[in-house]
Amino acid sequence: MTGLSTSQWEAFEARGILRLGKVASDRQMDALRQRIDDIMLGRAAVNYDRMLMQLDSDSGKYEDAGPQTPGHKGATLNYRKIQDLEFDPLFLAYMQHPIFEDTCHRLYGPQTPIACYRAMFMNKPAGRGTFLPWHQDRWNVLDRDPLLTVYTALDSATAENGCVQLIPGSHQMGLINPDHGSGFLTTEQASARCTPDKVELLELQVGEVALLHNWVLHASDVNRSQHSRRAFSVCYMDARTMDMRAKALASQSVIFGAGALRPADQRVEQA
Ligand SMILES: O=C(O)CCC(=O)C(=O)O
Repeated sequence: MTGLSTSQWEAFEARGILRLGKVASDRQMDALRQRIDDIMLGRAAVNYDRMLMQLDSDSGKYEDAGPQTPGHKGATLNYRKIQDLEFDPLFLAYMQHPIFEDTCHRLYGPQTPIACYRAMFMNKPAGRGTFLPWHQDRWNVLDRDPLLTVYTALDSATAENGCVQLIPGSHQMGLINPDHGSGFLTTEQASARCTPDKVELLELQVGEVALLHNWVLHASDVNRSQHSRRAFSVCYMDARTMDMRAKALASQSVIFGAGALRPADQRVEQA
């Protein structure tokens, strides 16, 4: 699979969500799963000081999740989020799959250099997890909005284990809170807009990929099963995007185009 068909593209534009099916081999998926567990357990040859790592909450409440700061926070599988995975050779190689390159160039323009705003592991550990409130993926410090997230199920995602829920087509409403720093909805906005009749469950099998428009309203619940629900979520953007607060490029992590990161350069010698 190297490019989307016209009908796939039209469906993505209309619904803001497209199920792509499996992109990587089962072997590659097994390696990514093993790798993320090794990272959590502190036994991977990666630069932990460069990775943002957040522990899961004990209460299931979003506001109780641990601080999102660089560095390892203990050998446990109870991490909620791990970011900066473009600096891991296995995750980077996956992110550079031709189908993702084709999709980025279709969305942002054929010559546009592409960076990742974030390459993150999102986890709902077995029997726990943290509720993620309804939101759009946006950050008002950026001078232009990233528009594409590629979401890959590392484990099968179901209603029981806290799969993503979304409102198809909701990206067409534009930004709901354009002046807010992030895209989270107020409780009132969520009750008015995210009614059960509009919600679609993004249930996925292991290895399945979904393309998500960043403005599609989405949320996810806690994990009520005895198995983890691991996922890999990459937000791709125009590499020229500026962080207006820092007055600097929003990301140095070019994925497609001149100066793109190379998996071989990300290898770290085991200590
Ligand atoms: O995996 C989840 O539960 C949420 C993921 C999400 O919000 C995202 O990828 O933007």
